[in-house]
Amino acid sequence: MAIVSRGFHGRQRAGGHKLPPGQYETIDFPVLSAGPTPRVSRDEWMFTVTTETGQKHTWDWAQLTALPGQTPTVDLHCVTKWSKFGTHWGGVSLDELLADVETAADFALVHSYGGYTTNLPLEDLLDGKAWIAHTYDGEDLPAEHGGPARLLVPHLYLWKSAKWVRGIELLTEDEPGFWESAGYHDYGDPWREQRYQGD
Ligand SMILES: Nc1nc2c(c(=O)[nH]1)N[C@H]1C(S)=C(S)[C@@H](COP(=O)(O)O)O[C@H]1N2
Ligand SMILES: [Mo]
Repeated sequence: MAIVSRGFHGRQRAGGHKLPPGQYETIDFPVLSAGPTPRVSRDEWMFTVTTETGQKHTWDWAQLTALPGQTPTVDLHCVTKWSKFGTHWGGVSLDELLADVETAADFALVHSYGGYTTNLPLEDLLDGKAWIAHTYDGEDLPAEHGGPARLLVPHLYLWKSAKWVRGIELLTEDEPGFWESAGYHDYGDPWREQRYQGD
């Protein structure tokens, strides 16, 4: 007789969602910002990728939204322990944006309007794992959640998903961002509970 056991490998929820260790599910969408919400209009919004050799690739709003879009549905995990399942976004994948960017860099430092930064390995932005998101639930992304556009990297803790994103600097050496310099984990994998340095 086969012994079927459920629930011993992470907490399986209705709809196939799983909760990483130490997290709880929330239904609302909390707002977490380290400073005031920058107000950036779509007319002035620009997104710039700078390579390790100083080459710049820039997109304005019309150019961003003219690119083929995707509508990922993903679970979010914040280091303050809330997780939100099945969020609906619209945006452009980083694969699309970085397709014509020549680089030998292994690291990325993401910059936001307002000065926030966060770092991650370049490969974590590729292969369908990250987007520049500009809609949430089919509507324009609200300013408090990072509009006009934010980075969305749902496989890492949500502090990596920089709101009000303005650019990505490609680097040959890893450089810590805002929270990473303040003691948070350099990588931030929620499944390995990498909250703080040393985790
Ligand atoms: N520019 C910027 N991006 C940011 C932050 C911030 O303070 N500034 N906070 C981060 C943190 S800690 C979290 S949990 C998420 C929160 O996103 P939300 O406010 O849309 O829930 O944004 C991340 N991105
Ligand atoms: Mo967070």
